[in-house]
Amino acid sequence: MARISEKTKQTSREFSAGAEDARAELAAGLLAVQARLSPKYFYNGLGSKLFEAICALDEYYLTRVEAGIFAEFGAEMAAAAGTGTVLVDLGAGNCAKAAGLFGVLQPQQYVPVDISLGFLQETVAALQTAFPRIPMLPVGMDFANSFALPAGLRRGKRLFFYPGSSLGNFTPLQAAQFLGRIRHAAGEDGAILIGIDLVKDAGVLEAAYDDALGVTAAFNLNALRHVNALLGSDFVPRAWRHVAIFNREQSRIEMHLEARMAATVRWPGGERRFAAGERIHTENSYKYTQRGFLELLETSGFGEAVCWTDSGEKFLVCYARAI
Ligand code: AVJ
Repeated sequence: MARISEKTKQTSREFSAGAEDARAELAAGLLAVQARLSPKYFYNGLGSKLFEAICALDEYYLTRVEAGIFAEFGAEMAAAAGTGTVLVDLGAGNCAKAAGLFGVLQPQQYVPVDISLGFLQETVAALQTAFPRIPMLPVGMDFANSFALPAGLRRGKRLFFYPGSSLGNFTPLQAAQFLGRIRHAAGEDGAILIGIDLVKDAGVLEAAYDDALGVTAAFNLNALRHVNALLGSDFVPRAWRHVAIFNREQSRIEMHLEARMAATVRWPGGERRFAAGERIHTENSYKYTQRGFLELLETSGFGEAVCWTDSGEKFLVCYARAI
């Protein structure tokens, strides 16, 4: 009993310290001249479900096209990467993308990494039954901030798997730094298998981030509900409008929330007045050319890249090794 209550106390202390950091970060973003909100606040319970729904939308081609590339070229990817690697899956979520490649990659160990360890452990329990011969080591880690792989990783070539164009949430400079950290963790014989969305027609991009059913709008607006819960603010989602625009100069989709009318948002210890039409910047999703992406990989210490794309050249998957 004593042990349990002490552990509970410790957990809640950690939780409240983390919550205090989150509140400070949220308030700073809301008070900035150009108000902003980190895209990580999209992913509460409902937000994660809305993201899954986005992946099933006609307009959101990324998930579907990437899956097609894995299905078509998985064997070539395995030929490039080799079998028997230690497969480190960054942002594994439900582990479905990596699991689809187990047959060709035949990893000697599977190491899924995600912020939410609880969810990951449940997924891995089910996955372990389907693949009893692959040892699995789930890791709960916010790898965007810190990158410490656990002891228990097997020796052997490390293959870092980072699909879904998740890298696109970083600025190109942050992306290079992040890839550099992966390169460091990969070691001399390590490699990366990474998926990234390609630059294309603005209409196609904007439709992918502003779908007809309004799912992406709900996903964006839901961040306000999440912020209300974390910060104690009084955002009224109905008073805001979803905006998605392709900024070609910066080569990124920007998502914003735009105030439909003048509004004052209050929270314990602060408030912000928004004029009608004023925006909160909620996400950047950078798009690359194949050339630009290869340069980024090289800058970060990955070379001899082999890349695969779909017939419409919408999406790119690259394998590159540490150099
Ligand atoms: C999860 C960051 C890859 O940028 O396409 C989807 C998130 N935002 N629709 C993306 C997202 C709006 C997604 N990533």
